[in-house]
Amino acid sequence: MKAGIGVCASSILMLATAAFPLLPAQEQEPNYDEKKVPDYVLPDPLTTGDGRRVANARDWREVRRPEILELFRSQMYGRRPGPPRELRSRVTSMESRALGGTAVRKEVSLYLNTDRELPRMDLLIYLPASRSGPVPAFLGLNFNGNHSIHPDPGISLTRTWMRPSKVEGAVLENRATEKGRGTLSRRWPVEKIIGRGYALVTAYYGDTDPDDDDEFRNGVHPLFYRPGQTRPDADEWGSIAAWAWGLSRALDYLETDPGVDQHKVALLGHSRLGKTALWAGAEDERFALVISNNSGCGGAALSRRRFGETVARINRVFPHWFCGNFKQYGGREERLPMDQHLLVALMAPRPVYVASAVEDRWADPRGEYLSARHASPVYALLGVPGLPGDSMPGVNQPLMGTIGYHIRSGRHDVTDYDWDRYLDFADRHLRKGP
Ligand code: GTR
Repeated sequence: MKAGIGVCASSILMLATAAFPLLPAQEQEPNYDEKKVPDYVLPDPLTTGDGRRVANARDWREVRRPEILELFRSQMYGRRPGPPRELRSRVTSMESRALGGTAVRKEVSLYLNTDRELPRMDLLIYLPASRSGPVPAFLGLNFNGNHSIHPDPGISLTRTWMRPSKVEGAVLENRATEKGRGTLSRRWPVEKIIGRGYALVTAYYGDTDPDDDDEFRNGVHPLFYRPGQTRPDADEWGSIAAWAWGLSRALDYLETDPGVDQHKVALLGHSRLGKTALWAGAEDERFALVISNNSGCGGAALSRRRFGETVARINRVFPHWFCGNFKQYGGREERLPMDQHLLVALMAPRPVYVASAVEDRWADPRGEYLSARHASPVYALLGVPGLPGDSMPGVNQPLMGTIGYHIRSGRHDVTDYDWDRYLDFADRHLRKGP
């Protein structure tokens, strides 16, 4: 396998495919063999679509960044609408002596449809009880409802429709029940987070759009249809973009919450929600720091490597995640006018952390690392160090510049090891003063 960065030879490819049409997009057996990764050329972050050199921070900000953002919007995640006309919020519960007196627990409903009850995003917020002013926060969507992130009996059961799922042997129904309480708490070390002086803010991802292919009838999409429109256009938002939009609405609310420092909100997401965190951070530069945990295909992993999960497979199994235009790239990754290193680069100069796990080959750890590395030239152009070093680090040997990366031992998950790194990374970047 040979890889390179260069001006994407899309015009040459177009000529070649006109003469020899490509086979229809096919899904092949997943490849886990590094030797079978095809040769590829990545689009250069610092060359514009029409071949001009991006020479300084101004070129990046005014020309190249908007151009890349537009490619991801129109070709992959889809365009999203602005905020609702008015975002109503209501504090639904407050406990100032939660978790044995160490935390304040607060629940806040955000009404996404101006004058209706639903759809609604229910935020769960823990603040350190010992704080003396607004604190930095981690904000992340959860997979199984707010009540799944901690056994705390004071957390309201999630009221929206739930994805039927099996968590650690317990089958959860479409409605949240007591059985689900605390079932994913190992991914959310609340005591550790507040012990380090951070707030934790989370919401169930299905609040904004239930994760099934229902042709965008439920969730937030229909709120924004034009008269007569019944599904998003080919360049309009899929579910990942809807979840990311929800994160921006959570931040709209946090800007009004005196407990949280709105300028120090770190986004964190795992797996499909890691893809979501990256896209949310790209779309909304108010987020101060972004963490993508095991995000894989459609997240941090380079699509052109076709290692593990591929564009064809993800579009078939999750047709609602991306916009309609993304379907054309299944089996034709070399035609993508961007790749995922450019998504990481859209965070610049803000800190971003990409994390992999050794056994999570489906997510292509090396492809995740390479995205972080190939985003680095943009950070250098903007005058901050990107990812240190020029080779993939060993297992459990984190790299931390303004871009962070680690590959830890173990499987696809969020572990204490991951959180310890994220807290160190956040300390380094969010605690260094004004
Ligand atoms: C897998 C999917 C991945 C990843 C994961 C998850 O089935 O293929 O892209 O997102 O789900 O979100 O748990």
